[in-house]
Amino acid sequence: MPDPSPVDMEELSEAFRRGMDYSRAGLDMGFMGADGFPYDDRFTEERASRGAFRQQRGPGPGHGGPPSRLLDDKARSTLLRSMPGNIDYPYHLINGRTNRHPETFHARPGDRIRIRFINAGGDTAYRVALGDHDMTITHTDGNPVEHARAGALLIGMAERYDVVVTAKDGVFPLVALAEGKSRHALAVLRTANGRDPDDRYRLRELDGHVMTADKLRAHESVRARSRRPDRTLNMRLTGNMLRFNWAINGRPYTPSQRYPVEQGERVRLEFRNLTKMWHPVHLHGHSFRLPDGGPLKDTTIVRPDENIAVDFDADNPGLWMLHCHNIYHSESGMMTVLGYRRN
Ligand SMILES: [Cu+2]
Repeated sequence: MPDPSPVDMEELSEAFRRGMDYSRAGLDMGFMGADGFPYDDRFTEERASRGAFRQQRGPGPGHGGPPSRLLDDKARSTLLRSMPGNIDYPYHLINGRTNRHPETFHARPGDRIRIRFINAGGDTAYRVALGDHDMTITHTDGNPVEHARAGALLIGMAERYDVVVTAKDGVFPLVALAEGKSRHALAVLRTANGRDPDDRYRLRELDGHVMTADKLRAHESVRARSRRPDRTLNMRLTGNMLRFNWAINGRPYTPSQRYPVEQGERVRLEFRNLTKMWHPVHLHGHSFRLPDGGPLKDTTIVRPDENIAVDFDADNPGLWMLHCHNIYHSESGMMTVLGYRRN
């Protein structure tokens, strides 16, 4: 596998950077983890769409074809209680950069720094930590939460987290471990001179308690008055890995599908994961509330056999996608549309 030249990486990271909020003066750090460009991407995606993951593993190295980029069947994530994904990407990127050319953020010891994590990957959850620092979680998916401290944080595809850290004196790795995939992405926080952190160094924070959204609570400023839902939509997540026939309520996506909603209603979405795979489910146009005073979010991780009921207020008429944010799952059919008109 040839290493991409630094010049290519520069171009790539410039493209990533343009889309992100990064202001050195305010020490706001946009920070984006993404799984990166398997060079046989089309090969893999075709298989994902056709649902041929298990029957036809790609030829391995030495057999005249490209190496298989499919993740080993035995890969597991205890946090996600399932296979972590399907693709073994050769690179994981932070702000478009590989571990060999990591983005370096400069600050002074004692600076309070906001880090905005965005999981822009297609098939990878990330477990993120800043070496030797605790993070204070302040927002998820753009909505405030009661501040909570954590050494590490699990981020599914499409989820966003804002955290605040107080920088210590030194050079610190900012690591996004590709959950269950034995690879990671790296950036560097630097407040002193010294060598860059060793790329192979395993942060102890990553192996301690890992914060997940279900442990957070909505900040009081966005807590809703409790109200019975006017309508409940059952969203059974269906499909299996062998057939790669991911769907909602057993029906693969078609553009004409509508789950009806009326403006002004409080709508409950009851997600029931009947599959052996985890799914980061994402709703456009709204934020929903996780149960029991949980945070206001637009993406929630649903593990196998898990049932999660989330409520949202139908206050934004239009046609809105509801889909799994594993791009291979949504492409194979795990998407649908909620639609309503202005009253
Ligand atoms: Cu999915």
